[in-house]
Amino acid sequence: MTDDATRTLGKGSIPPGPVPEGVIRLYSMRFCPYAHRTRLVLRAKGIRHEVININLRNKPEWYFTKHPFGQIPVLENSKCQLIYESVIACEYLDDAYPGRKLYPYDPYERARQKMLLELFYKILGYQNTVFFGGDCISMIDYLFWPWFERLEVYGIADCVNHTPALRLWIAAMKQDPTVCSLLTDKNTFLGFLNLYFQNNPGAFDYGLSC
Ligand SMILES: N[C@@H](CCC(=O)N[C@@H](CS)C(=O)NCC(=O)O)C(=O)O
Repeated sequence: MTDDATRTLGKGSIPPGPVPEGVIRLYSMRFCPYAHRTRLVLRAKGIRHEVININLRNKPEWYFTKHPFGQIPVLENSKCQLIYESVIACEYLDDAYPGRKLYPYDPYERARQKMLLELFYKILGYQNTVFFGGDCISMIDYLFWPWFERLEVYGIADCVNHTPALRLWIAAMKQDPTVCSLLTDKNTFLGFLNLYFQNNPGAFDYGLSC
C-alpha cells in the first residue's frame, strides 16, 4: 500500500520510471473527487499501488503522454497500459484484480448500478436499501461518495436534511473502513479551496509539511 499524501509533480519534474511488476500506479491529486473514486476502489480491494500526485495548475510536460488533456485520474500498469476516466478506471480495477468484487455479478444488478450512476449526473435516484446496490457496500456507493464527503466543505450539508434515506446512507458510509481511511479533514479541504480559487499552484500540496 502507499501514502497518498505526497507532494505534487509539476513542470520540469523528472518523469517517473516504469511501474514495478505487481504494482499499479495512480496519477492523482489529493482533493480531486474523481481520483478519490479510484483511491477508494484501490483500498477497498486491497490492491498494491503507488500514487503520483500531479500539480494541475502547473502540469509536468511528460504528463501529456499519460493523458491527452493532462487530466487525472489515470492508472498505469507494469505493461505501460494507461486507463483513464474514473468510472472506467474503477471498473478496470474490479475486473483485473481478484478478491472482493465491487460490481455485482448479476448482469441486471450491474446494469442497474450503471443506470443509477447516469441518473446521479442529473438527479439522485431513490434507494430503499442502506446502500445503493443493496445491503452491502458496492461499486456504486464508492462512485457516489466523493461528492457527499465534500457537502460539508461546500457548506451545503443541509441539502440532505429532508432525505432521511440519504442521511442514513451517509452515516453508513462513514462507518466503512475504506471510506474512513481516505477521509480528508474539512479544514484541509477548505485550505486547499482557498488557495485553488486564488489560482495558487501550491493549492495541491496544501497541508503537507515537506
Ligand atoms: N470525467 C473525468 C473527469 C476528471 C476530471 O475532471 N479531473 C480534474 C481534476 S478533479 C482534472 O484533471 N482537471 C484538470 C484539467 O482538466 O486540466 C473522470 O471521471 O475521470
